[in-house]
Amino acid sequence: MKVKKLAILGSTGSIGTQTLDVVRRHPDRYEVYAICAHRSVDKLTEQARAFHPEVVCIADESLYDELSRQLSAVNYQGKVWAGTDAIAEMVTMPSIDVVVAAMVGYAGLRPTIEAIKASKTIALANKETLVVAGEIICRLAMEHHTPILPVDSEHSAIFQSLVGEDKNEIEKILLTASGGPFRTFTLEQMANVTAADALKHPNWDMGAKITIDSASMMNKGFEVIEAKWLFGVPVEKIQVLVHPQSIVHSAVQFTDGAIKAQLGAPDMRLPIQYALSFPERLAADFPRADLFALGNLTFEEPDMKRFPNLGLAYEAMRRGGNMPCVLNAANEVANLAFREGRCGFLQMSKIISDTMAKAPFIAQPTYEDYVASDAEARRIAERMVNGK
Ligand code: MN3
Repeated sequence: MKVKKLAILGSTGSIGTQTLDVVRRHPDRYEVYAICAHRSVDKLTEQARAFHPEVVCIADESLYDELSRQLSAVNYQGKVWAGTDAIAEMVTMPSIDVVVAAMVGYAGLRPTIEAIKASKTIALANKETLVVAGEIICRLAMEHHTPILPVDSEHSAIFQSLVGEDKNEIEKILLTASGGPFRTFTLEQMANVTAADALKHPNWDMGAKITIDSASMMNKGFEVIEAKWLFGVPVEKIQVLVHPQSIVHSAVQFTDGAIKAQLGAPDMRLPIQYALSFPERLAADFPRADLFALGNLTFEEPDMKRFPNLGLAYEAMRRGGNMPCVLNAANEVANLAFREGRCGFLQMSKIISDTMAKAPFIAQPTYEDYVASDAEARRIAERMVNGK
């Protein structure tokens, strides 16, 4: 059996550390070849010491000296790189089989594009990549015969439900959502919530940015867009269901009315491992869903009035072109502003919808157009955060 060599982008984040946990469980199958983080020097050093990768890379170039110093202190012998150009080069290294794309936000776009062009198998956790530039990503993946395997739990569930169904038409995708910590809140209650309240997610343990996106349901909006690109299904055929228990991870309805779903305890290591081992399933002692203990699984329609971000995501897809890119950029600005206490919870949606109204529309954007749209949308959204 050939050992798969992994490059993990965002190795110190929530998905990155859980990927390393999966690797630790199957040393006969996976090897960490390269790791990369944005700014977490201490954690990167610790990971380099434990996994002996060939390359350690830090996105923030100003931390290169500090990283080098810490790595030599633990006797690390491999390459030390820094900066976004280095990451883009790293993912194309000939030894690498799989690139785990788990960086946060727009930053994941360029390295993912480079990895696709180099025909590396992509285990995709960075949904913003598909939100921003799904059309380019899918075209490049076709051209370079690059498999993209979803790591996001819902999309992994859809992917698992589709195994053996290649020739069968999808009637509908049923995309489940936990509803987040404010599922039952009134608009008045939501107006006063803080970042600390939003960071208490009921079922999933995730990074800060995505936890806020879950609370505002922007995460689910992004996942609708992600599903459209991954499975080639128009957004009108993607139905969001609020399912507070997070046991049914998503489902597919076929044209004969049959619904296939994947269920399990909420644990990201399962979809991560499946993306690495597909089409095989590897034995693992991850927690099991106890259906007797659960008793009931419930489903509700999402409330677009209290969670307007979901509607904004559908609107961005209907308008197409650079609008999903604008949506993402405005959300990254609003999300950070909320976490830093610079804007209220409900204000985030207002900033995003106003940015979508003001940003110039481009029907058929090139990669350069996406870069320009992202920058312009960030400027507009930033002005709105500051009340201008
Ligand atoms: Mn998800």
